[in-house]
Amino acid sequence: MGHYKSNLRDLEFNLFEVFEVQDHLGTGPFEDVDVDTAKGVLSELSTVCTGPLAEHYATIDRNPPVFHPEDHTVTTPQELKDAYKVLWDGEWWRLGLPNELGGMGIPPSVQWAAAELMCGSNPAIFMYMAGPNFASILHANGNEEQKRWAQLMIDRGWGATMVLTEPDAGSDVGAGRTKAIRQDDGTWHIEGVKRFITSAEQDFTENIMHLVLARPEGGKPGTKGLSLFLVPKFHFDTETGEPGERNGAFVTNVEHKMGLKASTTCELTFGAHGTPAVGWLLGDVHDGIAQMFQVIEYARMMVGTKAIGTLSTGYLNALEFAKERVQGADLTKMTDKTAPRVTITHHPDVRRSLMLQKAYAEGMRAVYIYTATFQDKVRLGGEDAALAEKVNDLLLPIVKGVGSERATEQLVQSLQTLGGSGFLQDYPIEQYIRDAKIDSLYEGTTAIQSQDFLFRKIVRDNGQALAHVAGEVQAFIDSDAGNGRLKEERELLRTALTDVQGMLGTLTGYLYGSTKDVAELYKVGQHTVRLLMAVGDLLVGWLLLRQATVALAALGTDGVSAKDRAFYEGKVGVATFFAKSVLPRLTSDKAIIANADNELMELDEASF
Ligand code: ST9
Ligand code: FAD
Repeated sequence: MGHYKSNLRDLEFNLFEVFEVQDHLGTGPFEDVDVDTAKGVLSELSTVCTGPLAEHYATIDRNPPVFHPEDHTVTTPQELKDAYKVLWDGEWWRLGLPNELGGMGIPPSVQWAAAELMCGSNPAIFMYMAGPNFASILHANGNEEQKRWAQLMIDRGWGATMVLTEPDAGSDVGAGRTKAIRQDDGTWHIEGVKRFITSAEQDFTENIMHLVLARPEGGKPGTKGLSLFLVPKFHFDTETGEPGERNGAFVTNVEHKMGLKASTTCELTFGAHGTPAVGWLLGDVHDGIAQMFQVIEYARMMVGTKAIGTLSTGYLNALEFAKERVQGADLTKMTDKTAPRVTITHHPDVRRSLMLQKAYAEGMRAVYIYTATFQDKVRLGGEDAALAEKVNDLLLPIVKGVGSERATEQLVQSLQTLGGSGFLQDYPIEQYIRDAKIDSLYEGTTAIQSQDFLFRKIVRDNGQALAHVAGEVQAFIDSDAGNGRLKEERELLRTALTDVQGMLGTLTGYLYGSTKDVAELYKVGQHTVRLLMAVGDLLVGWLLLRQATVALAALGTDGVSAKDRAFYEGKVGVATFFAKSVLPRLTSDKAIIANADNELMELDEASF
């Protein structure tokens, strides 16, 4: 058995028992898919992900790709190529494609469940598979010729990258200095150095299409002056896709990293090695940042799902260990030195920690699938689509920001469950921690997610999307969900909702106060991450309770198998635990925000 433990039962529970995505299978863009097809995809993929895809997860971490500066190439180990072949030859990349590009008509909710399996099993390999997905961005935004290139990228299995970051432009993408110089033939020459570019070099696809943000000469400052250029590694025959001359985009370094070592993170230099780096303006329009955000939105969802998938396998590994590890006596027999030794699952503190890991793994899974159901609605079109798009936008920073932060925090607890053994490379958890830490950093750090959440997704939206989600939470609180069993928990949820609304009220108060005293903005800036995490907890608490009501209803029916009974009782147990032991903390977060001052900002840097 490989390291990866999938949770197919919980994925199916979310999709088909809680969110009931079967209601829109067989319709519109999903007309060729029914429940059996969707379940079949997930179960086949789960076998691939627990088997051959997971097999070399540790090997490619210990023997990462090697960079050859003399010719700007990278050699990847055979095990990495083998794992990539598992996904590529299985055509799993088709899951993410629109129908017109050869997609399978699978709704995003099921696609993201599939992505969790691949990212949990071998995240670096999944990330090398960006080619077809990024081709769909070319297809959606490109001119007629570029649309054909998109199809060539897919047919010929090219890699692809998203190229934003520079040494002095990380969070602040608009500070980028890479420039684009227009040529008489309508192409552009790109000049500059980008860094930290994922998959910018490898040795197993015939070409790589770089999607590059650069500033046309004389362009405006900031992000609005950036345009998006298509810069292939090799020039190619535009009819057949056959690669030709080398283009002037060369990898000049590959980073040595804490984790996710099998994924190449490259410095990419344009136009400095005697060959011009020729680029084509995407769609013949200068709208680079908006176009790139179509890629970023996908990638932020992917990063959150990856983090949550890793947390889930971390928790399941910890649980398996805890059920077998015998250590100490039951606490009630602590004075009896001859008392029988028990497995560590008998110790209250181990149970507390395991239950918190379960709560965040399963609760955040519910959050990303809930988010994806709005992507389903966008794809289905109709009058709900505009609101669904806004709600999806609102929830993305929660999936990405909260998913990655909770995964980092709780994976450390998964390791703790194993005691000293967790620190060893005999178990996968130390690698999970190293591989998942990046998720709170790239695709916009947590601070950036939290500002996006408050300023863009709530304030600029006039709270419309938020009101929709809060309305759903409120309706659940006011219902008789759980047939009397969850009354106390619904009251705790009511308090949590009131607390979050209080935090928002206070923060928007500071924000409006900043029109008179600009320093009030600092109070907001100190607490946007606190707000993001609090809303994450509110959603986890709500969705776990929604799951518990479904579980209670199922438990009330005849013929529930012993395995299902344990599953459903676990759903009730984890929802109750989270409501009682995590949600009450939001009251103190509200108080902290209400008491905000700017002493922190006034303290001299020398005193830090
Ligand atoms: C990176 C890559 O880190 C990490 C690895 C990725 C690997 C990908 C691999 C994928 C694998 C795929 C496999 C597929 C397999 C398929 C199988 C599937 C089952 N939403 O606020 P303003 C836009 S990459 C939308 O003034 P500033 C908007 O156009 C590096 N759009 O910003 C806006 O104009 P307007 C990632 C947004 O102050 C304009 O920007 N780096 C949003 O100028 C200006 O907005 C980062 O993420 C949004 N949320 O700039 C950078 N926000 O307002 C992080 C902005 O008119 N930094 N726009 O609409 C930020 O995000 C900054 O906040 C900033 C600030 C750059 C936006
Ligand atoms: P900085 O922006 O310098 O941030 C440093 C710290 O300051 C952070 O804690 C941040 O939260 C905080 N901070 C900065 N600005 C603010 C602010 N305004 N308000 C509050 N806090 C702030 N980039 C690509 O373009 N393509 C890729 O494929 C890609 N892949 C990557 C892969 C890896 C392994 C890594 C490490 C990075 C990758 N990146 C990629 C770059 C990544 O997106 C950036 O590292 C990230 O956006 C943060 O930028 P930075 O590292 O420059 O940190």
